[in-house]
Amino acid sequence: MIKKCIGCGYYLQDKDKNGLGYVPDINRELCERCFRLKNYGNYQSVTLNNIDYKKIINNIPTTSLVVYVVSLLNFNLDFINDFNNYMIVLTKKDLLPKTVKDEKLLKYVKNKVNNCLDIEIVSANKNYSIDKLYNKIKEYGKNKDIYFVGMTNSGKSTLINTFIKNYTNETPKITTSIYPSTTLNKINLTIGDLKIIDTPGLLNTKSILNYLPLNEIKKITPKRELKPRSYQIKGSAKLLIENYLQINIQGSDNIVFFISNNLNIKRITRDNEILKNKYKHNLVLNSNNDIVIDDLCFIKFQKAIQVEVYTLHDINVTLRNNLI
Ligand SMILES: Nc1nc2c(ncn2[C@@H]2O[C@H](COP(=O)(O)OP(=O)(O)O)[C@@H](O)[C@H]2O)c(=O)[nH]1
Ligand SMILES: [Mg+2]
Repeated sequence: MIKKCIGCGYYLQDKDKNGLGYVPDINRELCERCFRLKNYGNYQSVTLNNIDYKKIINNIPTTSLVVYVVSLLNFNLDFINDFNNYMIVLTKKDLLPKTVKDEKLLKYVKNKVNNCLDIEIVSANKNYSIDKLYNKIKEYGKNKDIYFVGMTNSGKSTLINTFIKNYTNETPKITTSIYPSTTLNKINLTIGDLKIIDTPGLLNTKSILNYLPLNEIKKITPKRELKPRSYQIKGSAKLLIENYLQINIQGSDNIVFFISNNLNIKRITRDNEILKNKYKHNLVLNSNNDIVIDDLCFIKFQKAIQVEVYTLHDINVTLRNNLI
């Protein structure tokens, strides 16, 4: 039988040192890439394509339960309508400010989806509502295959590891990391009576994560609760966020950034020379809109206002109703 790596799900092989799934000794259960990532934090990047992931998704038997995992930092529900028998898990709750009420998050999601069995808000890191989630999955997933799907990095593997830690005597073994494409193939596990299948996740090709070196990915990824950062705008303003982003605002408003505390935001008077010639996004906001920049930040506005956003890379800059 061909063995799979217990960390990423890729087929193990001892022939090609530079290939995925390589192990020096075929009797090992963890590939070199996972071994290095787990023990030394070294990440060997992989470009998975969404065609392969879509194949995995399309082959999920309709009799299965789908657990659709969404990071509360991203709120990406883009391909939720591909599923029938699914529940939604909003995770990484520990990163949102404590003032954010669950009811508001639930209302937001309920307006976006239909036919969803249930929605649960959790934090794997803080073990928040994990028992409740586990019981619901037991209820909806009885005698079914239970597939964890969602965007890459949304927190699927971490959740499953938390289940293993909480409800079995085994040590959690799935590799998790802040980088996209850590899980490379389906991973089948049994937890109690449950048959759980972890999957790699859909890659967001318009995410800033695809463009940044590893040390910058670390910098933009928040590790603890986001502290809202407010800026009073009177008439007009230009704000520069590191060297990734410039925001030009015409009008007056009190705007609030939800962004990693490690990133620098400063007021500038002249356009940044480099950003000015890169990607420009013209946005016309209604009152109470957020500007969302996938995997980087969201910015809460309150007034109907015009905003120009300049980005260094070809990334998504979108609007949604205020989340908070
Ligand atoms: N703060 C916080 N981080 C989380 C949580 N769950 C996952 N993460 C982090 O999110 C990143 C991606 O997690 P992972 O499980 O590998 O995502 P996957 O690609 O969906 O399997 C890792 O750095 C995790 O530590 C959570 O509940 N809170
Ligand atoms: Mg994973």
